[in-house]
Amino acid sequence: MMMSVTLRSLDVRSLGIRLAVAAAILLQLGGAHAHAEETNVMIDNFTFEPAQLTVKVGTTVTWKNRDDIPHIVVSAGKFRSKALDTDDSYSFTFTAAGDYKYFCSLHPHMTGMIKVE
Ligand SMILES: [Cu+2]
Repeated sequence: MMMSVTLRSLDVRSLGIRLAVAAAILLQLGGAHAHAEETNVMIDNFTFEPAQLTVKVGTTVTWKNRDDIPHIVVSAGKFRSKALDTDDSYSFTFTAAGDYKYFCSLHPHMTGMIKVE
């Protein structure tokens, strides 16, 4: 009697472990599938590099300021960084397709575009 109870509780525990392993594998697969892409735009010598970039929906773009003076990355109605000092960065995740033109609000001749498809 005691033996059969013990065996049954072992079975339950082993099933629980198997379910946990299966769930972990599913989570990993899901995570890999949904793995977000990331890419950088350098700000150097008053220029966005690359000035034009094509990314997939869901991509996070990070702007990094390599200049000795501040820049502010702005896409009207879409996103706006704080003033980026030297080596500061700003990230934005694009969740919808479209052409996102942007510029530096401190130096409006600095322009760029992220094409999201
Ligand atoms: Cu600027």
